[in-house]
Amino acid sequence: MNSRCSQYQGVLEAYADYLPLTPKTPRISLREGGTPLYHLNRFARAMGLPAYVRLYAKYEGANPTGSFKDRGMVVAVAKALEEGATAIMCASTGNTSASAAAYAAACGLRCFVVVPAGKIALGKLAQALTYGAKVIAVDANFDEALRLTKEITSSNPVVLVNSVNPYRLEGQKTAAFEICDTLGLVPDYLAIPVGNAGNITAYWKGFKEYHAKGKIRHLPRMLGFQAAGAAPIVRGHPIESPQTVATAIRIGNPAGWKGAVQARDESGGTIEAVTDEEILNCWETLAKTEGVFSEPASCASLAGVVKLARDGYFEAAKVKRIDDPVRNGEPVLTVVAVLTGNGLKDPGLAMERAPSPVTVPADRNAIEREMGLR
Ligand code: AN7
Repeated sequence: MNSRCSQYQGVLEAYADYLPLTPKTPRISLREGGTPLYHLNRFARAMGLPAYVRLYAKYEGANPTGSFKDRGMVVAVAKALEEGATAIMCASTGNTSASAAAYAAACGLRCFVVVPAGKIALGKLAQALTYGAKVIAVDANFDEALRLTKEITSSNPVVLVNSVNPYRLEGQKTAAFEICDTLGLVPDYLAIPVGNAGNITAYWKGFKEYHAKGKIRHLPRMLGFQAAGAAPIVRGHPIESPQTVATAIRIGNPAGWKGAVQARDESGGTIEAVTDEEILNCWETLAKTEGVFSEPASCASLAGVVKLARDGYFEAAKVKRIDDPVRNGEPVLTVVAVLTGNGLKDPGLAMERAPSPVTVPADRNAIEREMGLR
């Protein structure tokens, strides 16, 4: 962790003024944050979005462990170190465990993770194990794993680093800052997948803080999307056996439920469900039209935007504009979708859905035939 170099220094350095740091907080970093914002023009046209919707993606898969979790984990682990901790623990659908394991390894902490057996994407499990965490699989879903983990950490000298740890949200809110800083304006809409509902809560906190400091002139509307088989907030009650191909958001009783509802209601947004088919369609189209490989759960945000656009949701907003950019004299709506994780997290699903490569003899003619050249 070299401090005398010109490379980007990570979240603690970039947004120190907005984080609960003291002179005693170690300035750790894996260079998390500083992720790309892509203009998804080809995807938007392919999915038939109206021309007045300007769609961007905040690609959080570019973080050091391949998901947005690193932004919050760096703060949670820095504070744990400051408080003298020697071990951290989380329950996880995969990405939190990969991130916790990485920061623990980088800082010499022990790391314990509890995961639902058989429901973790291969890449995430490979990460947690290789970074050296103790991985404990239980025959239960995420919600039960989190309940057990809270119980254990409340009576042992092990720091809980799920997003119920408030430092996690402090770090994750920096993505909202980055979006405003990069665009030079606040988006009209922020679309985001909702699982345990920590991230939507963190983004809303971030936007509100930037607004309070006069950095942005208005607030975005928050659009949260759950998978149809794991949509407790949409249905209005916990889901006992949540099911979805998007294992990252296979969560039936989100810890951040209240925060998500608050973000939705204060911002005048909505939280809706998208089907696995809608998610996978966007996941494949995104890769094929933009060269962006994200994990399926991430694409709940895009699937939600596509669905709302088809329902005419953005039509009404078009007329309510005040100080926003125009194109050809027409108002433009800026929509940012958060792509929370990297496509390499779930190679199993990708290979299941992709055509198998063809095998031919090592012969020029045979290869040219496959290329359609003869
Ligand atoms: C790619 O890793 O809950 O609504 O244990 O991995 O803040 O929970 C992951 C969640 C979206 C949902 N996209 O975020 C975990 C875990 C991806 C994710 C979410 C997760 P929250």
